[in-house]
Amino acid sequence: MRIVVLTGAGISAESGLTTFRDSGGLWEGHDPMQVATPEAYADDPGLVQRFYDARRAALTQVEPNAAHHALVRLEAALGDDLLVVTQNVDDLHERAGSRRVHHIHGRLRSAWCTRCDERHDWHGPLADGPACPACGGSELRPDIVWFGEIPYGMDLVEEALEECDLFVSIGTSGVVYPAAAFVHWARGATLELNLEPSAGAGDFAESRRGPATRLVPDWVNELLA
Ligand code: BV8
Repeated sequence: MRIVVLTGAGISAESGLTTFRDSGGLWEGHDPMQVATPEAYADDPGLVQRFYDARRAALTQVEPNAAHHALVRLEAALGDDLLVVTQNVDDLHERAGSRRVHHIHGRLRSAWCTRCDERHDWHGPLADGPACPACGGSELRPDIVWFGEIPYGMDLVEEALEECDLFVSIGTSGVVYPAAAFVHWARGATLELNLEPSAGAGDFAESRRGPATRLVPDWVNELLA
């Protein structure tokens, strides 16, 4: 069975990473148009860099949870028949052991040089304008897909959705496109695992409610039983 799993901030919530839209979420403290658009970066790069430096630093305080680990068990059973497509910019899937993970909105622990177009694994801050290890320039920006920018690897995702037997959406509110449209691109069966109904809950054949650390291991156990 070929499965595509889409994950959002909800899968990392129980690891201690703030989601975007839930109460006390990231977008309560920050206007996304002020910190997550290319225009915002042009207007005030310091503000944007500090926003992402803080989130990058926060990664050292969190660990993958039972939901991330359950997907690693599923990958061990399915191999290349499982693809995890994540909207998350954290690295908790990889730290849990997932290999087949595609970040459509980029990664916090990556810096992109807009002078030489190289990308570099990056764990430290960017606000102090460090030099690009490749060209020496000081034009490193967060390797993040902001609003108005094209998500990464849409061809790969579209192909996987057209060929999948099952599409499962975990911990996402379903309000940001194109990710919110994937349920319509999926050829196979569809299942949502979420704490609350997402904006697209009605578009899924089945929708289960609850915390990811319970729903995802239960679903994987069921599948592998
Ligand atoms: C694009 C990186 C063209 C940054 C992000 C009008 C209509 C339709 C679309 C648009 C429109 N106007 C503009 C657009 C396009 C825009 C968009 O969709 N805007 C929205 C706001 C209307 N989209 C874009 O600009 C995209 N680019 O369209 O380019 C194109 C299109 C197609 C093909 C080619 C080109 C780029 C969007 C990417 C922006 N960057 N992130 C950063 O991280 O700082 S988006 C960001 O928000 C996330 O990555 C994610 O994608 C999105 C939503 O966040 P979620 O992950 O869902 O988190 P949220 O907090 O919202 O929800 C959490 C959920 O988890 C909740 O449902 C909750 O119940 C649940 N939950 C909580 N705890 C738990 C849990 N579930 C289980 N267990 C728990 N414990």
